Amino acid sequence: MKAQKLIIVCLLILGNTMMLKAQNPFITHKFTADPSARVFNDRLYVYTSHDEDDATYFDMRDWAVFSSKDVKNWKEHPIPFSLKDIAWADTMAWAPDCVHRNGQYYFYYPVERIKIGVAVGDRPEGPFKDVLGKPIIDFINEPNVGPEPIDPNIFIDDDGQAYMYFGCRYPKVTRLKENMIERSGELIDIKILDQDGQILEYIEKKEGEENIQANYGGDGVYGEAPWLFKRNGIYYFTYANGWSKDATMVYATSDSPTGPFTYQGKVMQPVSSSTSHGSVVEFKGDWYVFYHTMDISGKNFKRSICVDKLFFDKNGKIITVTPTREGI
Ligand code: FUB
Repeated sequence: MKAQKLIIVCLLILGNTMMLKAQNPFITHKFTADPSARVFNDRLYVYTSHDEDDATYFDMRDWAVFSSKDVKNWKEHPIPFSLKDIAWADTMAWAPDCVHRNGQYYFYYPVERIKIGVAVGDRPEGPFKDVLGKPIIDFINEPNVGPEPIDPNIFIDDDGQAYMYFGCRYPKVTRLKENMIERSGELIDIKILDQDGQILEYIEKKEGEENIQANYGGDGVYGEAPWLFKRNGIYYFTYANGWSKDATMVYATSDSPTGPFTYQGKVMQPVSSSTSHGSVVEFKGDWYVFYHTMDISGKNFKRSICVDKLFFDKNGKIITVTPTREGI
């Protein structure tokens, strides 16, 4: 009996120790993708899309949120928002983001590959409620938003102006009003330049042609997954640069949140999933990059979120991260 108790105690201690040691992917009981990491009230929150266990396409139905105070131990919160909560959309609950303002939490989400909505909650973990009852971005009514307005990312500058970045292949940004649920001003095309000042942009394939760019990756051409952060007065724009096995998360910088941005290089080395959708965040004095891989499933529609530390050199350049299995 005593020996049994000892074994149980040893197993519990071992279990706890293993929980403390975060490994990549760090969420493994369900498939999660497109992590947007945010710090609220001294706690790190990660908002993700949720790949279904039986997925054969990016046909996701709800979102997920996890939080941690040490980037090692993670708590899963109840489902914060789902397609069932939206009257005007039925499919494709894709990459979300969440920000805090005016005592409320604003949850931005793309649906149906052509629309973006915003929902509001009192707490960082939700639940969120669709307050507009319609999209804030809708390709059907406004083709100028680009053919695939997905992946919303919100940045609030030091002067209080909020921006929403979004888009697949065509990066766009719009200002948001103080209420965070309405747009203001013009829609702006984000320009990314190479080091010689030449525009790097996606070129659509012509009839019967292979799209070399879409399959290339590895350079500064924008693919999807915009993420804007500011460090020491520099605006860093990170994004996924394509869909090939060499494609990864890269970045460009600017002295303005609306660009033009100058391409700087890789945030991280390529990972197993087709595009590298991720986010960068500072938490308790350290910087982290969140991303997803398909290492567990071997399937692109069943991804899992990962985190590694991120470092800058003395000139503010990102030191390219080599993804680890050890995690934090
Ligand atoms: O998760 C669905 C889509 O896959 C996202 O919107 C893209 O960024 C890619 O990660």
